[in-house]
Amino acid sequence: MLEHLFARINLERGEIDGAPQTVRRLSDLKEVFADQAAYAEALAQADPVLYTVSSVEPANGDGQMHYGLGVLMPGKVGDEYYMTKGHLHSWRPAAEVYIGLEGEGVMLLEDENTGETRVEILAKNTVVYVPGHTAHRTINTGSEPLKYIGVYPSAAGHDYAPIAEKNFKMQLIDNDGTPTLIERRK
Ligand code: S6P
Ligand code: ZN
Repeated sequence: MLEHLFARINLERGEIDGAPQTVRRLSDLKEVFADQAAYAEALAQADPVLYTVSSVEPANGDGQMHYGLGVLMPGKVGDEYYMTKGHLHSWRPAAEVYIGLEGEGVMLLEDENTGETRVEILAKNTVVYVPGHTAHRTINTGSEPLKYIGVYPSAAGHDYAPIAEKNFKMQLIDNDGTPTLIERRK
């Protein structure tokens, strides 16, 4: 059955009217940040919301699509920018299209077969295509919330296990104000 053929984005609030929202706090991102001492220290101070995702699932089945509005806050743990957990799609061939709406950031992409890493700009008026079989993570390198839409096959699903197990090979750090890609320190 088809529902929600139309949706209204409230960009300022970072919500899609009527859509359920997933909220991820700092405490939900255990093992995500390389600097575990900085992570523990930050968590001892506060447990802020790092990002929200408002999801719309109009239909399921062959050929159908889902989409979500993500809002990722600016900030850092140590010198590493705030980022999403990152995942592969459970249905590995499923690709995804990200559309930047506001803010400044990048997507970290890692091909699960070749291990190749790519970093693509995600900001207002940019589109990033995430191929299948590619782990993807959103990173806010700016000083404002990063807002984007991700559109994906309804059957994609989220597989967080490979990232929870070995994380991404590379990480993006603030090197005196310049976002810099380095090999993960651990
Ligand atoms: C879903 C899509 C996004 C992410 C969102 C949060 O396929 O890629 O909506 O769910 O960016 O990231 P994560 O890794 O916590 O699901
Ligand atoms: Zn995805």
